[in-house]
Amino acid sequence: MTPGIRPGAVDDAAGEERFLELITSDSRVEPTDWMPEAYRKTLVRQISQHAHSEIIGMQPEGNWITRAPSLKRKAILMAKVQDEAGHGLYLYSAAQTLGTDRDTMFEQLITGAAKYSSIFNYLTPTWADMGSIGWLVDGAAICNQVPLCRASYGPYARAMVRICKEESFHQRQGFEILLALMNGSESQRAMAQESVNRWYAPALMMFGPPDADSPNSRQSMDWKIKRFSNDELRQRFVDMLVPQAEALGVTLPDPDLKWNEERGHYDFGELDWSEFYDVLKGNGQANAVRLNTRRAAHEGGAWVREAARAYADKQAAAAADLELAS
Ligand code: FAQ
Repeated sequence: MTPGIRPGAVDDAAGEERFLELITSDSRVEPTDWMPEAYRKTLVRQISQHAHSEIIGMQPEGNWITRAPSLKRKAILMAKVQDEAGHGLYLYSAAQTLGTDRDTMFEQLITGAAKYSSIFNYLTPTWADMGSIGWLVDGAAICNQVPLCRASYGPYARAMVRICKEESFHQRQGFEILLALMNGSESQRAMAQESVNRWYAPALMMFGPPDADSPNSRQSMDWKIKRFSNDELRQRFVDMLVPQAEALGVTLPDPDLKWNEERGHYDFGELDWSEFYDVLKGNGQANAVRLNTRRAAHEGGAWVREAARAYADKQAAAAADLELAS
């Protein structure tokens, strides 16, 4: 249990009434408020998966830091990857307020017990992939995460505000990488298009399975954790992408993509959900490499954690001595 956090009594009728009132009135639930165990559990699940995604999500781009085409691109990419680490830390902190400690969450990640976003199990063989990740992956992340700034759980919603500001910068830098390539040589344009071809469908799958196959959506929407369903957000994302693709001059790889006057939205083709579930089962291009890299980083960092603990113990002992002496 995280020190300082008091989870309300399990069968607290007054607490339950207050919880329902907070949800109904669109107010925020805070760590010390009573909350149903299922609400706590679903929040820990979603927030920790989100944190793991940010941490694992550093790898596909980290792969390009040493090979970025200029000093400027290298500096931007390093800053972006560092931002993702920060997002992971805010989110782990938000999850800790629900009573699950960080070591437990790390353990779940490195043993493969926890999920993280499917998208980070795809490889990044070309520089254009840095553009596609920014434009499509961060773009999908923003669409999904802006409504989370209004999630009913206070610490999660507040963490999301800063994350979304940074994600929107990330999305623009990805767009700009692709724009530079599209204004470049024939082979640079081909590289950008080829990359968009690979990332488009996996980015659409980031929103999760279709509503009919999403076991958690209904309850999470009733609790105002999620504000929109997976399909609603996916549609919003496609509608946002089409004019941006036109501005870039890239073609979105979907022959069924067309404006539907009646619906006031773009229609788009069926996604290959068997690929999504296969990636979730661990059979994506990079599942093994992502987990092995994370595990090695965790083990390699053991001495830093030990040193930090020893330093904290020393500081605490010194403070206690000072108190005794005074
Ligand atoms: N990948 O019932 P639902 C980023 C799982 S951060 C893997 O619909 P829910 C920033 C789901 O967990 C990207 N698993 O679930 C960045 C559930 O399994 P469970 C991460 C997925 O929770 C950019 C099962 O399928 N963003 O990109 C995925 O209501 C660039 C059934 O699904 C977030 O985590 C998936 N794509 O809705 C970083 C946002 N989709 O847990 C670096 C917060 C679904 O029952 C570089 N999360 N599953 O075993 C959410 O909004 C929600 O959790 C959803 C899923 C929408 C992801």
